Amino acid sequence: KQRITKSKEVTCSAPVNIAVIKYWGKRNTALLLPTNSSLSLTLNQDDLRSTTTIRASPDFVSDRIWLNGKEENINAKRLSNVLSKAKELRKEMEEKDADLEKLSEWGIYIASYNNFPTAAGLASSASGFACLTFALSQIYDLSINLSQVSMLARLGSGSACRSLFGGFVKWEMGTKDDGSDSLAIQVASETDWPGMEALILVVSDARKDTGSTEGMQLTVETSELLKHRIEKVVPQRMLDMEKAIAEKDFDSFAEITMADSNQFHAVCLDSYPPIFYLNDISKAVIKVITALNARSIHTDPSGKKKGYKVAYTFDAGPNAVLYMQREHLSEVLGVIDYLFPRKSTQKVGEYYGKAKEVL
Ligand code: 2P0
Repeated sequence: KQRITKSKEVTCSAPVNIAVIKYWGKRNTALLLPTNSSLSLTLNQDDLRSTTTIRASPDFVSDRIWLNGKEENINAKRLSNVLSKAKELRKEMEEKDADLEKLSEWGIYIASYNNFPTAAGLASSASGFACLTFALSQIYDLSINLSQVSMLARLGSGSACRSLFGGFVKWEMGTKDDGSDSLAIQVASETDWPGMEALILVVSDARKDTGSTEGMQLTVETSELLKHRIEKVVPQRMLDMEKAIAEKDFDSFAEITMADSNQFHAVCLDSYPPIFYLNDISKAVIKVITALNARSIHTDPSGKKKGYKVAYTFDAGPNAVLYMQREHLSEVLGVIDYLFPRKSTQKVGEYYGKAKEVL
């Protein structure tokens, strides 16, 4: 028998996104439909990213996947949902066009790498599923737009839908039960607000105790505060944040970002059993940033606070992400480097003592 040797291969990469209005809670756990809309900034491709290669070949008798070099279960539920949906879309195309190669019947091998610690609260599932889904859309030549690809990515991990776009991206929660309007949209590109920088402070690269998926459902089931957040807080915050981005108003951007990070961690604490993601170093970072901003904040005649230099936000882990405009990067970096030396043996309490001394 003649051996068939044809194959097709694509390699894609996708960056991490870090939310400034947090997604925390699902109204539908099968379709990953959220209880509130969210908004994030996608980092640069050069920074934290996933890179995924997919090869399809009629020689592959089954699908397989390797993450960071280790083979994982291809039948894991969310992964197989994304794969089967992508294959289904390809199959529909093949049924309409007999000239198309029957790629939907070929096996695929997937190899994906993160250039940063996986599952340490650094949005590895976001870049991973965004990358995988985009690579699938490329290998199958799917004729769908990026927002439609984002819906596919959402089936893998909610926050992944936001990593399909660069710049400032919102995930519209949608209202439909089938999830057909729960997708990502770019609010502004990275060039619309140039000079926005993200500084990631890796406080710990250990795997987190409570995964996001189980953590957020615990919050949905037990937190009264979450109901208030969903109904009364996030809808207005989304509007205010979009306005702040459109006007390049860093003061409002910083206030909303820090308030939303604080409220996300408050609903975690309001869950039962309570969930703690911030550790003492995270809290020291919050105090330092608050003190640093306090030196330059003033209230203008209309009562608005102006002069913020930097905003912190924390995801489901102790690591801090600081957003600032480029003109303040060296000052912030200097303060952080001085107060949180990388190989320090200092205890956390000493950090804040030192912070008070210098600020
Ligand atoms: C976010 N996080 O908006 C929020 C803030 C963590 C804190 O999205 O169950 O990994 O896969 O949809 O997307 C983390 O949640 O959870 C997350 P699943 P995901 O970025």
